Amino acid sequence: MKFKQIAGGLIDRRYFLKKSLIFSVAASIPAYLTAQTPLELERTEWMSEPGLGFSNYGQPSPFEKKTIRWTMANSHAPGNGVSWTPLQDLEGIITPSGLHFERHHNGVPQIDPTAHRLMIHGLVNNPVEFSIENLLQYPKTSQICFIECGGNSNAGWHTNPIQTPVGNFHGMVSCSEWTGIPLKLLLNEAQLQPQAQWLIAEGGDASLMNVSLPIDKATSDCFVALYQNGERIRPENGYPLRLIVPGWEGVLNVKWLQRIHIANQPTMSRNETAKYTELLPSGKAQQFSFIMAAKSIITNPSFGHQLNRFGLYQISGLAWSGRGKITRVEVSADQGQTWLDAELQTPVLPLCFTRFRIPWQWQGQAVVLCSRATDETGYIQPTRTELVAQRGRHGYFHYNAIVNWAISAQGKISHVYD
Ligand SMILES: Nc1nc2c(c(=O)[nH]1)N[C@H]1C(S)=C(S)[C@@H](COP(=O)(O)O)O[C@H]1N2
Ligand SMILES: [Mo]
Repeated sequence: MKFKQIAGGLIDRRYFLKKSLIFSVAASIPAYLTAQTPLELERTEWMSEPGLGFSNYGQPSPFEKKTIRWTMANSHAPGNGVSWTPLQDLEGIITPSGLHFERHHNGVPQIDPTAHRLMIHGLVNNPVEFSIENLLQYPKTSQICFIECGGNSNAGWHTNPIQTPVGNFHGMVSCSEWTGIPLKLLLNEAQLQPQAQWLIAEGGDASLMNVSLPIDKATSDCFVALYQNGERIRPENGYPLRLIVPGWEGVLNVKWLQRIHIANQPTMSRNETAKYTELLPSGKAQQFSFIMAAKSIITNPSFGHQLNRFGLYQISGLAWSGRGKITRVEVSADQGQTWLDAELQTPVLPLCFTRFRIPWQWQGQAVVLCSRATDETGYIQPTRTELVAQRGRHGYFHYNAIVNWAISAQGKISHVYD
């Protein structure tokens, strides 16, 4: 079988399945990297005495200390800021709970679940209040979905391309399995009145953050999550319960949820007026831009990695769309002149991270790697030039342009614009 290979060294995605890849990778490793490989196993320290005992809660290996969230908080209000998921160090589609990004407006409340209540009131016939114990009795559902802050990747609007690891640029997105109660079930308990159009959700943190959500979305696929990746939600991500609004802006996923007020109009809170609105070239601002459009990024190799050998590599990255499933991710090694389809890791789920991979042969050529996602609505991720033409330069949120990594002949990686 002859495998397609295109400009810049990209190879047909089936290559790894068919070729004796061990040989092809090993053969390309410079002698200085293989010379010390022991042919006979030595009895190391950890094989010479019994290992550690059991632990009540597992932790990552002490050798993986560099895989941490990168935090950035306001020095005058240390509870207001962000911590970013180190996407450049992760594989697969699930973000470990301890590495899920954080965005707090006033710190992480230490909520005693026995004292916490969820209230539903306003345009309802039967105002209700639930304790966590009540809620745990309701039927549950699970969904693996991403949460992305509307402000993620906003450095893409900068005049010059930011030179920072993927996680510090695009890491305000993470993907977990969330389990909880369909919001519709709880709204049914409260009996919505016919004028009910909007739902105003409020968190029980010290910012009492609130946002408005159209009732149609609230009663379709939203749910109140109590579990994250199988265990109760981490305090940083909303313990004891949060709203999950699949595919829509992060801000709608209200954490530490304590109140749902049913109304006939939005509340015009700070996070839907001063923030999370887009200033357009016309000078008008677009409001309620809820859906997170399709995006993809190559996470490996990416800024901060150093290519230290010639030969075969596997490019790996993430794609997602707030409109449904990812149907295609193409990769280019010549900054978008020619493209080849990447392999999509199955299952490909809607409103969820999709991992893509493609083989690539590097012989020291200077190239520009980039990826382009298409979702099931046919929407194709734009180039930066296209995005700027559409939206101007005064926006801050919803940056989803193609990201280019320039690889130098020395194997150094930098971020470049198209
Ligand atoms: N109560 C409350 N909910 C909140 C926030 C907050 O500060 N307080 N931040 C919002 C924003 S802007 C985002 S992007 C997401 C982030 O969720 P995470 O911290 O679990 O990643 O939570 C949203 N929900
Ligand atoms: Mo956000």
